[in-house]
Amino acid sequence: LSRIKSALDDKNISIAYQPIWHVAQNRPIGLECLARFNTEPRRTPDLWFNEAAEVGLGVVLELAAIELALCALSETLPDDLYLAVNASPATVVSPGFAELLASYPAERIVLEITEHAHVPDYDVLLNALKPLRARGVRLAVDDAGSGYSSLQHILHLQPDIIKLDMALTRNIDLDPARRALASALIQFARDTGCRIIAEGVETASELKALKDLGVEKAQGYYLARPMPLEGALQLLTGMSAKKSRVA
Ligand code: G
Ligand code: MN
Repeated sequence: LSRIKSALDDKNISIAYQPIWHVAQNRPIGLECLARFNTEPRRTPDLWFNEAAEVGLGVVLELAAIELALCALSETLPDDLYLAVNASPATVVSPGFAELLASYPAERIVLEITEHAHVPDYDVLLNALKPLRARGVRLAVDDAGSGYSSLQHILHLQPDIIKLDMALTRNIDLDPARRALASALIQFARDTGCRIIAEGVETASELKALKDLGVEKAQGYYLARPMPLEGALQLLTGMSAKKSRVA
């Protein structure tokens, strides 16, 4: 409890922004917001969020991270760029969540529902999502292909976007079984009218294998690492300068 409280109180949270790339157009279309904890013990963010949930502060910590992330919308980000924030089902159904999102442009927010949590009652989650989606917030199911609940999420929530887990991306160029599974999810997305984003792309040949399967959007170290907001802004202004020189 004291560790989580001090992370919250001492403003030890920062946000890294990782570009989500349109592969054919070779440009970022959005940024995924990833929380980073700049304090002891040094560990990955999932461990911080798990521990916060254990002491009853999971929702509070997630809301704090989302609020910090969305500040970027008031920076000079291009208007057509969206921000993707991660939220657990418990956070989505909390009263503070809709309140927090209310002050931001809905069409620039993608909500990534994480895979890990079991959802006891999808109706409660659907009810919380309905007004947000009606305003234009898009919904993504994160980590698809990594576990049981992502498939349940996809069936119940009918997301706008399915994010292929990096466990599927890793070595997809070398593994026919991974290609077959990704291909099934890509076909599912076509049949149900949603979009695919491949996560965790680390090599050119992984990207090529995904492109050959029909994936148009991707994210990963090969394309761009998570970076501070200033870095993302520089990348974006650099790209638009290049584009206007070509034009
Ligand atoms: O569960 P979710 O997909 O939101 O988690 C994304 C995590 O994966 C972040 O912590 C991010 O830093 C990390 N990440 C992003 N791109 C890559 C990648 O290409 N390879 C690996 N190993 N990790 C990545
Ligand atoms: Mn995510």
